[in-house]
Amino acid sequence: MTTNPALDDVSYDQLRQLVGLVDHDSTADPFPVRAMDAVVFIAGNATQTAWFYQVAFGMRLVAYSGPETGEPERKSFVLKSGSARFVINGGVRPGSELLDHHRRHGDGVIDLALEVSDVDKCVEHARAQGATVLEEPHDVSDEHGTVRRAAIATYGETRHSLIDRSRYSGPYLPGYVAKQSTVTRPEGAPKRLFQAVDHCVGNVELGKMNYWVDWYHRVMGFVNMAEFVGDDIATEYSALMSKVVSNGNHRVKFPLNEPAIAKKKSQIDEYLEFYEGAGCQHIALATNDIIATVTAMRAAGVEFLETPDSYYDDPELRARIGEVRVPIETLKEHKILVDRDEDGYLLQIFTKPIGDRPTVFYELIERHGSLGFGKGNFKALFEAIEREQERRGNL
Ligand code: TYF
Ligand code: FE
Repeated sequence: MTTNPALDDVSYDQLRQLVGLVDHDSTADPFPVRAMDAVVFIAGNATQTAWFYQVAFGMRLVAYSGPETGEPERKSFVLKSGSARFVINGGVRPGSELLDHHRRHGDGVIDLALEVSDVDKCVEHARAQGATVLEEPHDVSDEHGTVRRAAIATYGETRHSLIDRSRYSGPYLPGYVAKQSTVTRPEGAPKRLFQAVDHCVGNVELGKMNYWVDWYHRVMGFVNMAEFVGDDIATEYSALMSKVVSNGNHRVKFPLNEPAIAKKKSQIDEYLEFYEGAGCQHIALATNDIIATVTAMRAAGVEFLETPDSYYDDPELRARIGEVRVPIETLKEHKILVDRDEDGYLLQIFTKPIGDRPTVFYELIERHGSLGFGKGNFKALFEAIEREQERRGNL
């Protein structure tokens, strides 16, 4: 049994619009990154978490590895939505090493796996730049072919696996078997609720943001994107500082946040306390119909941050935004945020934290030319996050 590639097809032109690609010649890149290969999670109960992503995020189960397939330590479920791939791991044996990570950090991202064309070249460059190599380049094979892989350490206990799957045709990696969802899609539901991973955000300790920005420059040859939250905004209302790094064509974008010393306890401090250190804070999912996506996710029980009506009634916002593809009233009804910059506009909305700890959450983003991250929404967004922080007793 093979997976259905047609359902995963997202053309380059679609991706250009969805995640805001720019032209870039990668031949001179010291560490050429093609795309996110997978966002890899640990969950306290992978069996049920995989079910959540199918029911609430409309993802398709495509592959599985676990005791039934000769892997006694862990269960791993592979889910897809367009070009986005999530892998949900859970520990089966009480002594499983994965559970140490879970004991400290709770449910979260253990690996932001990257698809690269030359694993050895990337590792050689990373090592020369002082990166910690967690897994040396090696081949793994089965009847579907060979994958070359390695892994390097990034912030906290997060890693970047480096995956070359150009000689592999199986459903995920050697050791995994194809497996299909038993969940039935609701009648009339969109084919999928999102098509790509837009960006993955890291929260790092106070004073470490510039270290990690520099690390991505040196180790991966990533470049700075224009959007950032500096000192001025930080103390005013955001309580965080943020810079964005990306690979050359912007396919892979990693904003990095650190807490700022502001009037209130930073949302980043709350994360660092409950995650027990640096880690992945949010994953932004690109959709071409955020209204349909939010409607379907809400119907499945996903909770989003509230946006006050005053946000939409502000004449300054209306003047700045101008015409977008739906009336502002529709955005107001769904609590979707909107921002415009010199390149175009974007629509975005944020979930509440999806697990027990106030750590990982999701963003949905629909881009129309804008290559930004919703800078114009930072104030409204951070106020909404702080209202939740206060309800949790952590402000
Ligand atoms: O990724 C971004 O930059 C936006 C805004 O704690 C943002 O989604 C930044 C920091 C944060 C929450 C959202
Ligand atoms: Fe974001």
